[in-house]
Amino acid sequence: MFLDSFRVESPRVRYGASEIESEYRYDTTEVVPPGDGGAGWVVRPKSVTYNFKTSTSVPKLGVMLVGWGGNNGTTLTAGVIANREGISWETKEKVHKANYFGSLTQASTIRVGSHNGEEVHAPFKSLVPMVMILSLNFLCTRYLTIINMSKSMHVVDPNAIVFGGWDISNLSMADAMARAKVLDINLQKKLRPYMQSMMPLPGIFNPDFVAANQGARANNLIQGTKKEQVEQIKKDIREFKEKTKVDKVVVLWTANTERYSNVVAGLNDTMDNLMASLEKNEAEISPSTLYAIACVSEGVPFVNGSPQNTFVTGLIEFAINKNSVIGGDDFKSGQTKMKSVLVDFLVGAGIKPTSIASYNHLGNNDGMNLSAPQVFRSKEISKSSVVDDMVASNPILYSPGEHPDHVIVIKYIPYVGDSKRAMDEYTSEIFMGGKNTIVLHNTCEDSLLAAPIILDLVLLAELSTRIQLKAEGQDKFHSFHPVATMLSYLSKAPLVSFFILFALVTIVPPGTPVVNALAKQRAMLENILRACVGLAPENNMMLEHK
Ligand code: NAI
Ligand code: DG6
Repeated sequence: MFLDSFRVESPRVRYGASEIESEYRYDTTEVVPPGDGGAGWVVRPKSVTYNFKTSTSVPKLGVMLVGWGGNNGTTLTAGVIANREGISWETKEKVHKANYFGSLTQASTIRVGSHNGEEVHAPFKSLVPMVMILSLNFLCTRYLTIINMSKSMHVVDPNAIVFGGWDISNLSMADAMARAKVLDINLQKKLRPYMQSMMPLPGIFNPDFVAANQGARANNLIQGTKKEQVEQIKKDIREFKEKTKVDKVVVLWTANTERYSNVVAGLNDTMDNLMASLEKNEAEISPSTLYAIACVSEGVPFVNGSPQNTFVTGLIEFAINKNSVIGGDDFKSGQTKMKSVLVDFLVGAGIKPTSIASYNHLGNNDGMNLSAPQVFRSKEISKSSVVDDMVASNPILYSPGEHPDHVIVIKYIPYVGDSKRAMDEYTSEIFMGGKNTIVLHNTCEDSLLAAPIILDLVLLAELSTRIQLKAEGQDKFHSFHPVATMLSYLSKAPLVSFFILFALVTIVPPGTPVVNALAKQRAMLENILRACVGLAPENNMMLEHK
């Protein structure tokens, strides 16, 4: 059974004119070490009542992509236009219709309960309103803009997003879509009229942070000192907001993977040092960190879809200080997503993965950029860290410090373009000295996996800014911690906050654990949204049938 939408009826939930309020009992377990109240370890069930307030005043959302003219940026923009315009196109197989497959918020469902012994599901997005429906038209050169509102304020639809952004290459979105060679040619022909007038703003470029082979496309650049470049990005965001009349903007980095910046005491380790370094035009501040500084200064959420350490400690401190949302890192799209399912399953089943060899080759510009060793290293780090929490969860299998051998290889093979080929071999120790080897082969356009993830990231980043909570004993509501762990399902290396922070110290415990296991990440996200409308977390116990 399937419901399009639903409304929760409960004394603990109130649907107001502009917000949903809920009261929620959060049941956890407190772990008390020996000597702290007893001789051995003690675990105590603990309940805390939380109040949530979610604003239902859904904004007109503007999304500015850094790297708008890349494979992901053009594929997402094209996909949203195709959905909005109801475009269909013919291939040798059939007539295809635009869809949002691959998007958690748009194409997945949640279980609401059961009725007459039948499971009842509803769209994931029916939990809380996300973005309003609008119909789109064009405004001159740079942006898609909004002409008519076609439905009421509380209806959810990503088709309303107004896209803009920056690229160091000056091609129009139509030409950049053709360069990407991701979408079918008949679809491209239908989309070209919508995209040919969409031009990216000049971007901040620093060849020291990317592969030398990227220099050839860098013809659309912001000049000046780093401070002037940040000021230009701030101005771009303000102008975009003004021209498109959006209420809110989210910025997302889908530009080239950069090499790691060196985090150096006195340079970028604290907010003050980072700001002083900006004044001094220090070479080691990466372009992605400059965009992030601009966004945090403007109070605009910034999501990093690539693996580099854009969020140096000084930047994280800045974001927390400004209470401005940051999230990332690196879209979790294919090979790593499988890994965060498979290793979770193996370790959870008491099977011991001992070697993981992950190889892939691809032929798009991302692959070309990753062929530079210092850039590849950023990707290697984010792809490698993904099994750490699962391994650490099971000392029956792994002794202290023990870890599976884990190797990541990426090769650039131009001919295959965006169609990435990924091969993985997982060897595990099983019962009584046996070995089990699982081999996976995956072929898929990388950008078709990434684009819906970008959509989810921006929708959820925006939504997170509309949720407020308070635990019992706290007198004021507060927003979520600015480091948006809610986005971890979509990120290879979820950013968490390691800080005990100043004004926020009373509301945010330090040292948030990193969770990579996909099922846990999804449950976290779904259960938080359920809490916002006063629904219990999905516990799968089905006691009523036992
Ligand atoms: P791409 O190379 O096609 O696109 C990147 C775009 O960014 C290019 O158009 C380039 O001109 C532009 N650019 C580079 N530096 C810039 C700067 N400083 N400012 C503004 N624009 C800049 O790459 P693609 O395939 O779109 O991927 C984008 C990023 O997403 C890469 O870092 C990639 O590693 C990451 N990623 C991609 C995934 C996928 O499945 N496609 C998954 C996970 C991460
Ligand atoms: C080659 O690995 C290129 C990368 O940008 C990846 O395609 C991207 O990070 C997606 O990785 P994964 O492991 O989630 O498929």
